[in-house]
Amino acid sequence: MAEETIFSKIIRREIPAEILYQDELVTAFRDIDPKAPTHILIIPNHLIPTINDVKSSDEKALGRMITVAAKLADEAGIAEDGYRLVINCNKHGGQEVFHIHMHLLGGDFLGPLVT
Ligand code: DGP
Repeated sequence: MAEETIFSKIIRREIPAEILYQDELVTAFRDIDPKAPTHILIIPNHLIPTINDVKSSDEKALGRMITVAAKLADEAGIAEDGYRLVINCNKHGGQEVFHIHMHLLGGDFLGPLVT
């Protein structure tokens, strides 16, 4: 059984976060340490530690994460200029919180690589 992270507390609203969207499958909130003018995290409500742990039963939530990313990008006014969606996995990917999260980054030219 995987250990909960701080993101489970955000989903349950036990600790503060600027939640922009929540439904029965996913939650989206602003990153505490933004790396771009718009930096939002979109996560499944159930705990999946890394992309390596994804099962076919997770596909609905993972698909919803992309749908919500597009909606939030549109609402943020960054859809036309463009943005980047990133999911880091484990040490070499730079993952720090072991509850899958999709970074939505935009609002400026991001360059060829994400750090
Ligand atoms: P990653 O390196 O892909 O695991 O990204 C983790 C992101 O999570 C990082 O950009 C900072 C963000 N983060 C960590 N703790 C919190 C928190 O308590 N609240 C919010 N809003 N974001 C957090």
